[in-house]
Amino acid sequence: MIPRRSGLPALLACLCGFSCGGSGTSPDGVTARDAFVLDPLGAERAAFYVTLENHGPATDSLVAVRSPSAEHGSLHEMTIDTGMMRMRPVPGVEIAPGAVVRLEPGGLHGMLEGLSPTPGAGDTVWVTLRFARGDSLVLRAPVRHPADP
Ligand SMILES: [Cu+2]
Repeated sequence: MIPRRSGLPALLACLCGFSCGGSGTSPDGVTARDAFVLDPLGAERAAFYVTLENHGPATDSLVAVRSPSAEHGSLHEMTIDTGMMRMRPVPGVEIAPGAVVRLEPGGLHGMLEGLSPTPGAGDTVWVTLRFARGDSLVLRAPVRHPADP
């Protein structure tokens, strides 16, 4: 059963067609799969991960991550700076034709901030990916506990 946060998921379900679920393909040929949100464990921000593959003929870039559950979304990269793990914003994630780019723990990720209500493991978060070539992809990302990735 899919937990309902509001009327919005039902509305989006009518609009997103084939891109429902944790996967989908943009009109320009970028496939997104294995989308998930890491359980924020009560915090108001959570990381979002997805695997992107470009089946189209042109390079595209993921330039924004948004969610109706979050006030703000951005793209981040984990870096190690003098032994400390840090996150820094990145303007976009380029996906060359034929390339597979993974947003995964310890690397690139989407950052959802201002989550309300805070989702927990077993919930579903709607996430919209925006691409430089103009496409958007709506995904239904399951929330996973960090110990159960
Ligand atoms: Cu981050």
